Amino acid sequence: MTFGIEFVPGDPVLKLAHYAKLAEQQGFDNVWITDHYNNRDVYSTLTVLAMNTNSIKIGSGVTNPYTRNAAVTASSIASVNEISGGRAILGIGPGDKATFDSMGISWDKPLTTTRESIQAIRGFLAGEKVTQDGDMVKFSGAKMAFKAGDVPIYMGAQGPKMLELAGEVSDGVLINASHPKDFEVAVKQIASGAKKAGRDPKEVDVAAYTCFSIDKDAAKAKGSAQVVVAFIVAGSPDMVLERHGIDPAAKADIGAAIAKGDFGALMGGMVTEGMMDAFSICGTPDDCKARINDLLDIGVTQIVAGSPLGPNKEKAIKLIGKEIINQ
Ligand code: F42
Repeated sequence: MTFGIEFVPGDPVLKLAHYAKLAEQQGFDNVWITDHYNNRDVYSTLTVLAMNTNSIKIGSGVTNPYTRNAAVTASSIASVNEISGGRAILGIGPGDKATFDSMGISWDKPLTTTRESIQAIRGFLAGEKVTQDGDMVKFSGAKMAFKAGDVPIYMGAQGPKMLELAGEVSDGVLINASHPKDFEVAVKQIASGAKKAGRDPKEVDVAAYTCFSIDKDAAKAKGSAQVVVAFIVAGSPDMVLERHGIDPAAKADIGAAIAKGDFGALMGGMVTEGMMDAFSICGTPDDCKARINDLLDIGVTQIVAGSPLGPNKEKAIKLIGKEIINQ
């Protein structure tokens, strides 16, 4: 198993560099930085992390093929790879529809666009002259003018077809989920894609990109994760809610409370125990370890601790290091 940590560059980059260094010291293997236009730029952030760490791998978690052309993405991640001495990973997914709507970008054929972009990016990273006439991605003889080195490509995916594609073409999948029930389904879909492409499913690193909250006091850990879980419920497909026995009608109520900024209602019972269990790894170190072990049994190979981490980020990173990674 490897351990990763996710940061949203909503915080100043130097603060994230401090957390990333701390994570490296605690034995984390990977740090992943999210990509949304309204936060700090992902590649600037990765560059600063590269300059402030020595061994931890650093990845985009995840960029998308709509706001940046595949050749630009290849150049950006290859630059980070050079700066970091070969520690870069490219995480790419179809992107976040809500942010695209506000940017005036239409989310046409997200799966096809992701597939064709990865194909082109692999060509650029391998130093090839890329000529491609896809449905969504086209190049005519474009080529990087510098050597990229070896950069693994991970995909952000949840849907059945995206997971199959990840099994076919990626080195790893970052799956926004926390519960064994979701991974039971996902691992099969990834394996089916891998087999279709003649690959061993074990070649694909299966990462649980989770809402994670740890504290010696379980109630405090839960209190920090409730709002994050509310956002996850509000954005989950009905099929996923039903898989966890959650009435999809609750989604509208939670969405309305979020829109009103009524966090009192969210914390006061609207976010149920069942929702917390379905959509977070949360509680004391022992609680978190128990859930991690369940996920590993099902085929997860990387745990990525995502927001909020805990009531205090620094303490949470140290607690994960001491009680889970180095136990
Ligand atoms: N998105 C961001 O914008 N920024 C981030 O930092 C970010 C991080 C992140 C981390 C982990 C993770 O799992 C996801 C993350 N995302 C982030 C979201 C990510 O970019 C994707 O939006 C999300 O993972 C995609 O969700 P999905 O796997 O459910 O895929 C969508 C597109 C979907 O509908 N998939 C369907 C499926 O079954 O998998 C397939 C849809 C399909 O086949 N479409 C056809 C096609 O060609 O695209 C077209 C069909 C038609 O009718 O036109």
